[in-house]
Amino acid sequence: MVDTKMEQLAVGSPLPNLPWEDRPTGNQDVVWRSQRNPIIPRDLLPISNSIFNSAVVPYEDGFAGVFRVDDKCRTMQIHSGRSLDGINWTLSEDRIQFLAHDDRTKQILDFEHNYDPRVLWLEDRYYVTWCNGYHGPTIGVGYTHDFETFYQMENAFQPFNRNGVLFPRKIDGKYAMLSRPSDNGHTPFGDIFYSESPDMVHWGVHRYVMGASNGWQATKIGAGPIPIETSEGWLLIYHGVLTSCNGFVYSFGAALLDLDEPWRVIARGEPYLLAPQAEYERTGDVPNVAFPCAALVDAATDRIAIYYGGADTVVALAFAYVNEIVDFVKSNSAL
Ligand code: BMA
Repeated sequence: MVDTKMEQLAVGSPLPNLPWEDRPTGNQDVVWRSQRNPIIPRDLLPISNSIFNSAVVPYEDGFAGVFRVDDKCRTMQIHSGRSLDGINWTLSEDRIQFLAHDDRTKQILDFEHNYDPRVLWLEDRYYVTWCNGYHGPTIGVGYTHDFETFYQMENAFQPFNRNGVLFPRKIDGKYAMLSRPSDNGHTPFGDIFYSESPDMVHWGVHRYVMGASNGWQATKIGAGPIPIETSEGWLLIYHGVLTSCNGFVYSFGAALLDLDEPWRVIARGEPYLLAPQAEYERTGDVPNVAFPCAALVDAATDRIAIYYGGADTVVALAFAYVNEIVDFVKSNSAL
């Protein structure tokens, strides 16, 4: 996999300053790890036990993001952060304290826990979705204009649900979201569904997208970064879980979804793209976890930088070309 001269497929804006490292000589992988991993250590903040499954976007002359920080009471919370280069991050010492988007939303603002955020620019603001504790985990929805003041809207669904991931534009005139209905614990099942909304508050028209299958994704799956628009379909990078005799193993792979009807799967890669094999993915608070929550895309060159959590402890970075992942998914699809 060294042919980077393939047709460029990503649709979107150039991002020449995304963090990047060329594929190391001799490396044959579609996705390769940063030599600087882990880019965010567990103790970046005095209060942090661990900083992992986190999301970033281009912002002003650099980058901004929302980070999962489990503190030393082991409370799961999300913090905002800023960076000039996407590698060296400054995180707020305080968790995000959402303001109510409107009067009714005040009724649901009590903090239980927040984790596994996703972030995207959509129309006129940066939307954030996260796993929000509201009598059980569900999908929180909020937004910010400046990564300082954040507003919370209604939860997208009732409990139990996780891995709520918005599409970066409306589809057929509606906001669109992937999610993964689940249960209250360490869910032993899980398939990806599609839902739409006219207003980002009321969600319905639910459609099954795809489910757990076998091997690295035999137990459950969940959407990862915001889907990447390509001329061949939505490129969805997602995590999959295998149940080993030593517990869950979280890897990630990819699928291509139809642009107009994203619940239709065009192709789905059978092998994983990245499995927990590096030290910082194998060893930590939860061993054997590679959990992607964001990807920066330079549509001018098809380069992407994938941010993922390592072993529920640190943030790591990996690189790839969109066209190479699409090619990999199509040529390794069982569909
Ligand atoms: C999932 C989520 C993730 C976590 C993973 C592995 O259920 O809680 O935040 O990375 O388990 O512990």
